[in-house]
Amino acid sequence: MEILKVIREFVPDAGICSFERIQEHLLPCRAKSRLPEHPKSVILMIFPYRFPDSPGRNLSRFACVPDYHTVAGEVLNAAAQRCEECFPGYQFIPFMDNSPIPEVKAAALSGLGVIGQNGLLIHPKFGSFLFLGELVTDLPLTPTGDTVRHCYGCGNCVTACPGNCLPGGDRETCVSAISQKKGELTEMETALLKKGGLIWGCDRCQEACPLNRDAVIDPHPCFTDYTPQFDPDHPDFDSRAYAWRGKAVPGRNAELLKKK
Ligand code: B12
Ligand code: SF4
Ligand code: SF4
Repeated sequence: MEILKVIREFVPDAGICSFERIQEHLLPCRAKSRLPEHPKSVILMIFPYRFPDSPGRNLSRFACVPDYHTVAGEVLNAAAQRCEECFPGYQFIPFMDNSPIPEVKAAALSGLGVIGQNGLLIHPKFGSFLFLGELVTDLPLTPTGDTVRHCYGCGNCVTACPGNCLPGGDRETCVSAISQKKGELTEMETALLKKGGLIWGCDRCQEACPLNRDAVIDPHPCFTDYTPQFDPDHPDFDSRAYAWRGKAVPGRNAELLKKK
């Protein structure tokens, strides 16, 4: 049975890279202990989340949709279970974001798209507004790509970046990182948050990208519901990607953005 056929029952596109290719680039995190004892392959899966824009949106797109760790996590678990049924005797361990796998690099290696100057994976059909998740398995599989390819480097994302941190520059000034920081922000951080203009996350380097202009709007079924504005009293508060920081951090950002 072709494994990608099984995987495509769960996501619109997927690719495979060998574990060996990313072994030296594993990210230090607690989830590393969940890796199979003899990992051989990584099956990368994409979860597009782009939706039609709405006026008054004050969150980056990824924060408008249900928390991907939860909803896409369930899809990954179901896919892992299905693979274990189809390929008995092998392990399929799901990971997403909080993962030892450098996901953008692995996805590019698997041929799923190019890496932009904004550091993100850009898929030829869905663009970059997608989440990445993966199954790490001890089943040896043929990789679907061989080298990392890059975007054509128009530089639009570099110019649009409010944190002046592209390409590959100072991540401390990335507005997405600043918006998620606990405690009191410095004067410079506050100025950058205001420049970004959003309560959570930042999408400027993606909105500016020509490769997103013609990308299709066809979100994965777990991302068809979205709430474009931050509301701490919303009944769905706990199901959003910004809830992990509690109400204080996005609440602080909302207050800072109100001030002149
Ligand atoms: C930590 C992290 C962040 C941190 C810091 C990023 C960093 N360390 O560089 C912060 C909070 C800033 C962040 C922001 C965002 N992230 Co993030 N992040 C991650 C995470 C968990 C690890 C990345 C990492 O540390 N790689 C290790 C380093 C050593 O790898 P690297 O090869 O040097 O470079 C990587 C990044 O650093 C990035 N990069 C390269 N140059 C620069 C420059 C700057 C300024 C930034 C911020 C990033 C960046 O490109 C590579 C991709 O991983 C990954 C999930 C994963 N497990 O891979 C998600 C991940 C890369 N993030 C994701 C997303 C969606 C975002 C945001 C778009 C969210 C938002 N709207 O605000 C922004 C985009 C910022 C950007 N331009 O990259 C997605 C990307 C999907 C895609 N299409 O590629 C991932 C894959 C999560 C997922 N499972 O879907 N992220
Ligand atoms: S805006 Fe241009 S340089 Fe930046 S990721 Fe897109 S194509 Fe690459
Ligand atoms: S998320 Fe915003 S601040 Fe961070 S690299 Fe992209 S445009 Fe720059």
